[in-house]
Amino acid sequence: MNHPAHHSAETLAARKAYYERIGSDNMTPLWEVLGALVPPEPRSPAVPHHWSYAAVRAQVMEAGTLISAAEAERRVLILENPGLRGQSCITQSLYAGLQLILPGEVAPAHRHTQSALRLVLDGEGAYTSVNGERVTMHRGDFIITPAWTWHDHGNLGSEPVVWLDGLDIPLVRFLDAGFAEKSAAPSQGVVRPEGDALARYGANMLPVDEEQRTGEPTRLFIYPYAQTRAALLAIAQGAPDAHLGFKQRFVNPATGASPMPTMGTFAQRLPTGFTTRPYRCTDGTVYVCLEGSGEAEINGRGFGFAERDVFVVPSWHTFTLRARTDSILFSYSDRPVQKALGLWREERL
Ligand code: GTQ
Repeated sequence: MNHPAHHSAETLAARKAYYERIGSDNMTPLWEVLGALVPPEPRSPAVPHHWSYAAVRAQVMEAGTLISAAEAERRVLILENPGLRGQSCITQSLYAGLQLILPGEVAPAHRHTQSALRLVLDGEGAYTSVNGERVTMHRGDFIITPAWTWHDHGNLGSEPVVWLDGLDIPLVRFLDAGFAEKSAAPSQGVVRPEGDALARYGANMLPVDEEQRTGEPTRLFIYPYAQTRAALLAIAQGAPDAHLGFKQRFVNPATGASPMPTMGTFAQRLPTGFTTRPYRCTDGTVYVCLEGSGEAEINGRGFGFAERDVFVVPSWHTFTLRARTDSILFSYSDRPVQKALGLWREERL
């Protein structure tokens, strides 16, 4: 409470008895919780954390000896924020997991209202299929499963493949708006050749008669790392932004909006030796190091990162990023939701 008051034992006892009486009518006094309900600034229960891929890889692979992709439906180790254990969350609104698919396996077709992104971390030869179009997954590729699109995954190659799954599961759960269904057939029939969506929507052209409304899911669902990387290297001339380095946001090319309505996605390059100025924003953000190595300092705590590592910066935590070697980071957050609701804030320190 703002004004610590000294009350007699009788007053406090009378209040406590009153709280108990109104409690049996499912009521509770606001004045006991107002400061926590309407805090002066965000106080996330999420904490900064870092997962070293090298350190957890063997445990991800071990899951492959214990359960098949078909039985698991999705063989994934969820990355749980240490401040939110048991809630399947990496931030209050976002989910992250490491999905493993072994040669010859199929993760069967289903669809759900949750949007998903995949960021390919390890191994070659897997594909994901979105509404009947397959895309071969290469390291660093950013692939989208828009809400309510059928999707299955498979591995036609000879090595295990691991990718990061990013989903809006906690947000959709919060809104009680989740639906899902399983397909009768494990794999979808292929109805378009591979590369169709990239050619139709990802070549600075759109089908002549097609219009998309803002907020409609993107039809472009593959952002190849080769393109992202080439673009980041080509624009990395002149001075990087002091707080962000060379940072780009992914867009649905038909609308200019975020490719998913619930998750914003970003890629940034930090040249060797570059350190960002302290920065904070209200969208808790999941970072994945695709290339290079460095350190993140988040609310005074240091975390080293290397290729394929994941780390999370909770809402309104001040952080800096330092590239020990030339680095490319992918990141995602709930920024489009916060912007749509007029809630998003950032501070450049
Ligand atoms: O690949 O469809 O990590 O439905 C969690 C839920 C992955 C998927 C996850 C899912 C998926």
